[in-house]
Formats: sequence, structure tokens, C-alpha cells
Amino acid sequence: MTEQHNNRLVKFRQDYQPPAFSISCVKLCFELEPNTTTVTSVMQMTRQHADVPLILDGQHLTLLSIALNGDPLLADAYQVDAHCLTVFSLPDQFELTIVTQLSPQSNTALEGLYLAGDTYCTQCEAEGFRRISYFLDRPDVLAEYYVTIIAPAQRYPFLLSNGNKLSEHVDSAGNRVVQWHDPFPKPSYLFALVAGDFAKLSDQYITQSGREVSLELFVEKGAANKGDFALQALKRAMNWDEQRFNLEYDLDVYMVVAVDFFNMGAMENKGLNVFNSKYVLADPSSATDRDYFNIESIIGHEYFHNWTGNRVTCRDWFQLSLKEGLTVFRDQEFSADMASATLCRIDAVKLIRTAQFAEDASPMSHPIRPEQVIEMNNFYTVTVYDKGAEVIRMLQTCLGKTDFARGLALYLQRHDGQAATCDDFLQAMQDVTGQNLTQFGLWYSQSGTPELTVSQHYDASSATLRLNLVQITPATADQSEKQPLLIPVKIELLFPNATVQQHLLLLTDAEQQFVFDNVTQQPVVVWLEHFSAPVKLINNVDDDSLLFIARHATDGVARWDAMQQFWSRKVAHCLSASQSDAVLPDAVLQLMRHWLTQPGDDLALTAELLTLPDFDTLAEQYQQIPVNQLIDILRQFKQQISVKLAQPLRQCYDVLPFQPYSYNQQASAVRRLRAVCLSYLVFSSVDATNVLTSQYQHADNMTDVIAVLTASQQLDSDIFQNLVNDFADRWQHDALVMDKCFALVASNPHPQVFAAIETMQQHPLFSWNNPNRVRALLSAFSQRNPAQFHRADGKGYQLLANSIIKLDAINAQVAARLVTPLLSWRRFEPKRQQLMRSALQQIAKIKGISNDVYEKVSRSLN
Ligand code: B3K
Ligand code: ZN
Repeated sequence: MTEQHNNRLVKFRQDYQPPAFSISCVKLCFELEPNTTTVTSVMQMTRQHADVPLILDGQHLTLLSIALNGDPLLADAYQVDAHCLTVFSLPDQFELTIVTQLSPQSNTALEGLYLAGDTYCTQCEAEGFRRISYFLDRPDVLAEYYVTIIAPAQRYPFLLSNGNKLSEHVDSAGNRVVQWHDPFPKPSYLFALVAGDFAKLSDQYITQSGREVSLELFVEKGAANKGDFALQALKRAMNWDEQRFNLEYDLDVYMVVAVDFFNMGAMENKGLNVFNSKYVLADPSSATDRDYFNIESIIGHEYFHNWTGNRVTCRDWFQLSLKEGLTVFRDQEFSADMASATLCRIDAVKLIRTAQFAEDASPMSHPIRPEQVIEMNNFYTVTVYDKGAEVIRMLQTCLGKTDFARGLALYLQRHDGQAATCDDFLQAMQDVTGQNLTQFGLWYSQSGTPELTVSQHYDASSATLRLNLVQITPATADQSEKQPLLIPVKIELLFPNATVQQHLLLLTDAEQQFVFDNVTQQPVVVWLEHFSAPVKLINNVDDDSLLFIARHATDGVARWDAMQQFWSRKVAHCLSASQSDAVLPDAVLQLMRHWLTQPGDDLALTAELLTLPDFDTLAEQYQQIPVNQLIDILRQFKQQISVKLAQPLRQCYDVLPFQPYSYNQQASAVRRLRAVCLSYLVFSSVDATNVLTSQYQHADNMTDVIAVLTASQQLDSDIFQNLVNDFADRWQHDALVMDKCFALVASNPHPQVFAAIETMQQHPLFSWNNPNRVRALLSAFSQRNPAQFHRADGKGYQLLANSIIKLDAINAQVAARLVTPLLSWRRFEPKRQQLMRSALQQIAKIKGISNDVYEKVSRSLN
């Protein structure tokens, strides 16, 4: 049953019904025109339920004709409204031909078929296909697709769709006509079409069984030299999936197209991935190490979907984590094997501790398998994706790597060519291992962040170590009752004689004790090693033990985590004592000095060990977020470190070599550590300006340049302004680099930021129609500039609200993403609460507000 929410349809997971009709085959013909594209669809359909009409989804379409088995339908045989086309009295098996018209040019939502610049492009997930043709636009209707694309040959050298190309010719009218066939039945959300003029890079991959796959990468003309890294990353991903999971690619061709106008990162359409150009194009002068990392990981992610998502897809959209959580887990494992495993894990943990914990604590809280949805696009969240990946990781931890891989193989074999559920996935894991996963299944249905309180008691006389664990999941906005979960808690015991022991504790009860006998020395306990579960850890380990762990634990993630815990405590202590001038203990300064003077082999880890937790990580530890105090304390800590460790910081910075850029683990670790040193040096160095300017001028790569700009943002002098002006000048014609400039300008913690944002909105490359530009400016402001976004006078909230209102009419999906920082207004002190709430109310009042924005704002205000 669905429910109306202020005239908006709410869908519930419980209400799933299998489709009343199936579509075995669909033939689509596109005659591309900017404002009058004609789509002819011929569907072979079979009735699955007696006595029901056929209800096809369709939006923003003009119906030109409809015919049943070749005969036009009479007007009373069907009915059209703004959301569907209903056809009455149909036989059990039939062919339905529907001709529609649409306007790709006026489609600024970038969902369905749109024209951006000179490129036609589609985005169908989750429910965009209904903007292309009337269809059963749901993931459990799988059909074989034949696609014909017709467009002027001169302007459109490339007309692409899924699968293998059947034919291509230019007709007498000068139109190119290309036919495609995808032999693998797929849901409509995996359909894709791209038409344009590109530079094409080609390569080849031979699969483990010896099949040749041609790899084709399409990028904007003139950018061919920036595509090679992505193409090589694709080959690494194909090879990795064969090695790790024995999964091989299945079509003769794998195409990737980079486009400038795209709502998210990329899309896994069968055989034809569409990518945001930001995640394809790279060269050393314009892309950072982080960009290279992201490209490899997203290329991997979309490729891995070919099995986890495409060959086995989702039965309904509530099951989204079935493909997304699993595929994020797979891309994380791939990245860990390609780059530094420790850093990959640290990055993943940071994301969970900031954005995901914040989402759990917000009005949008939902389990990784949501229960109710108004706009599906709102549920492509850190919870579904990243907590989803943590859940898969826990499963692997509980079952072991080998059994996990066997379970995955069984799941894929059992459901190949089908639309499956999260329960199907768990069932396969259970069948392979014989383990009962009922309690583990709660991770799919229960939202919220569990709090895990741990303590340890060592008794020398009996040589026993008792570990006590208590779990509680606080109520969330969507669910008040919570049950104990199965939590895998990895621990490491560090003994005084330098030996270590590792154990896995499986916590199943609300409170549980684990006793270790024959423990002859008292160990330091490392809890939740490698962040073995997405929980908040509360422990009573003393500061010295934390610093000991930071120095001696075997797991780099545990070492980093110990430092994070240490700093969080120091911050909390300062706050509770209302101390504005807390003095940092010598012990931590000593340790940092040690790392600076002997940075060891893993420079990237050293860089992380030397980095303080950021504002967002700290904020998640407070029910009511003390904005100004957190910013102040963090700044004081940094200043103190920079003064007390001025010399070793400078020395460490000076000995790090500037070598010609290459993207590899060792070299990016050097740059990472250099950036951390610089972020401190700016506070203390007498010649801060010289250090910054010199690095800025001599850098041969974007990573070192961005490090300078970011560090200089912290200074009150006009150095940042000067450098950023130069940067903007230098890169004024490169939109992707200008995005970095927009983000730097918008995250500048000084009050000039408002005027600067306004100026940037006038930049020739800025456009409200381009999601990358909007995000660069506004997400950077609202998510990376707490000082100005949370200004006490509410100016920051106003800026965001006005932007959302403007954007909602252009691109609701992107507008709804921007709303997130306002939703958690209850977590601030009363004055800010009131200002944030009134910004939300202002948005809610707008007539015709989209479902996307409405769903989030109304959940927050109610
Ligand atoms: N599956 C797409 C995301 C689609 C988002 C729709 N709003 C990209 C990915 O996760 O691989
Ligand atoms: Zn995905």
C-alpha cells in the first residue's frame, strides 16, 4: 500500500509486488533532435497476472502513437496522465509499439535523455528511463535490448549504446544510423545512449579464458592525453576481479564515455559506462594524487558492477545496498591492493565517522535497506553505500575471506540474470558456510550507530584478562526500538615483552564478557582494530596507552585511530574545562617529534599520524555541536604544535625531495607528508610566505600546488588571496581545475568568502546547470567551511537556502544533495537552530518544490 504525504507518493519496502507483465525484448529507435527527439519502442510483452491493465511509467513525454500487434489503439483503449500510460484489455502475449517525443535540450535535470553542449547523454538510474519512453521502469523487469540511433553524420561521429555494435551506415539524407544489441537481459536503469564527437582512446584486454575485449574510452576532443590513466586503471580492475573473485568480463567491447554534465560520479550502464569527466581526465599539472586515486577507484567500482549490479541486479530499489554496498566493498578492496591499504582504510573510516554517523543522527536516518521512500534518488546515501560496504566487510570478517568468496560465487551463480534481494545474498552466504546469519541480518533492517562501551580488567594473581563489552544503539529518527547486533570486534593485545596477540570477539548480546586465561603479563588492548565494525567506541584506556598504541600497534589504522582518540579527548577536556589555552602534554609532542625526525618507511601513515581530527569528526562526538569552540581549540592545538615543533617540522619539510611527478604510492606519500608539514609551518615559520610562494612556483604538479593554497587559507594575511588570484588566472579556461579554485574560494574561513562566492558565480565557466560547478562552490562552502557556514548571524544558511531554491527548478537531484547540512539543525544551540530552521521553512514554502527537496526538508521540520 502506498500513502500520500502532502500529495506525494510514499513507497514502502513491504509493499513489493512482482510485475504484472514481463518484457522479453524491446527494440528502440532514436531519431535525435534537440527539441523533438522521436523514440519508437517495440516491446514483446507477456501477461503475468490475470485481469489487470498494463500501467507503464512515463514522464515529460508526448505520446505520438500506440499500436497493439501493429494496429493503432482506439482512444478508449488507453489513458495517459503525467506519470503513466494505462492500456486496458490486453491479450496474454502481444507486441506493443509506442512512439513518443521529448526534448533533450530542455532537460536540465540531467535524468533521462539530455543534451549538454553538443553531446546527447542518458542517465536512467534510478527512474530516468521513464523520461525516455513509456516502460515498466523498475529493476525487476529484465529485457533484451536492440537500439537504433539516427543523427546527423557530420556532427555525430559516435552514436553509442549498450552491448555489441551490429551495423553502422550513413543514409542518403546524411544521417548516421547505428544499431546495437545487448544480449544480456537488463533492467531499464542500465540502458544508455551517448551521441557526440569525441577523441577516442582504444586498447585491448585478454580475459583469463583468452577472450579479446576491446576497450574504448571517449573523452572531449583535445583531452586524449588525459585519458590514459583511466584506461590503464580499467585493465587493472579487470585483472583484479579475475584474480580475487574469478569474475570475467562478458561482452566484446567495454566503453567508457567522459561527459561534463553529470549528476554524480559515474554510471555502470552495461558495456557503456558514463563518467563525470572529473573521474576520468588526469594529468600531473591539473590533477591531484587524490584525483588519480578517485579515478582508479571509480573506474574499478563501475567495472565491478558488471557482476554485482548488472549480471545480478536488484529486485526493487529498497535493495540498492545489495549492489552498492557490495560494489563499494569490492572497489575498496581493489584500491587497497593497488595503493596503500592503510590509507584506503583510514579514508573509509573518516567517511563513516563524519558523514555516515551524521546521517544516522539526522532526520534522514535509515537502515542500509531503507523502509520507505518518496524520491529514490535521495537514497543514494553514505548509509546505503558506505555503511553498506562496512556490513559486507563485517560479513567477510565473520566468515573469513575464503568462505566469503565462496558465498559470493554461489550468490552470483544462483541469481545470474535475475533481480535479487539482500536476503538472497545472505542466504547464499549461509548456505555456503552453514552459519546462521539471522542476527547478522539486523544490520540490514536496523538504522543508527551502535555505541560500544568497552573495559578491561587484568588479574595478575589468576593470570586472567577480562574484557567487558556493552552495546547500545540509541533510537533514531526513523526507529525507536533497537536490538543487539552481531558485532565483530577485532582486538590486539600488546604485551610489555613486545609480543602481540590478535583475536576476533563476536559480540552478540547487549553485554558480554570475554575471559582470557594464562595471560601472564598485563597487555595494552587495541580495540576495534582496523575499524572492524561501524560503531562508536567508548573506552577508558588512558592517554599513555593511546600513545603507546599509536607507536606500537601492528595495524596502521589502529595507530592512527589511537591518535584520533587521543586528540578527541584533549579537545573534549579543553571544552569541559572551558580552557582556551590548554597546554599540550609533552608526551604527545615528543612522539610527534619522533615521527618528524624519523618518519619511517610508510610516510603516508606518518602524515596521517601527525594530522589532527577534522571539525566534522569531532563534531560527531557531541549531541549539541559547539561550533566556535571546536574551531578555536583545533586552531590553538595546531598553532601550539607548529611553535613547539617548528624546527623538526621545517627539517622534515626540507628533506622531503621534490622529484618529477609520478603517481605512485611512494611519491604520493612524500607529497602527503609535505602537505601536513606545510599545514603546520604556515603558523610558525618566520618566512611562511616564502615557503608557500616557493613551493607554489616550483611545483610541477597539482598536488603540491593545492597543498600550498590549502595551507595559506589558514593565515590572516592576503597571501591566500594573491595565490588564488594567480591560480584562477592561470587556469581560467580549464573547468575541472576551476572547480578546485571555486572550492578553495568557498572554503576560505574568512568573512570575505561571501563576496568571493558572488564573484565566482559571475565567472565565465560557472553555470548553475553544471552540477560540478555548483557542488565545487556550494558544497565546499557548506561542508568545508564551518566557520562561515555556521556564522552566528545566519548569513551562511541564507546563502545555501537561496541557492537551493534557485537550483531546485533546474536540477532537483543536485538541489536535494545540497540541503543535507541544514537538516541537522537540532544539533546546534538555540540561536543557530532557529536560523537554520527558518532557512528550511523558507525552502519548504516555495511553490512546486520538487519531491527530492520536499522529502528531506519535511522529514527535518516534522
Ligand atoms: N549506480 C550509480 C548511481 C546512480 C545514482 C542515481 N541517482 C553509480 C554507482 O554507484 O556506481
Ligand atoms: Zn555503484
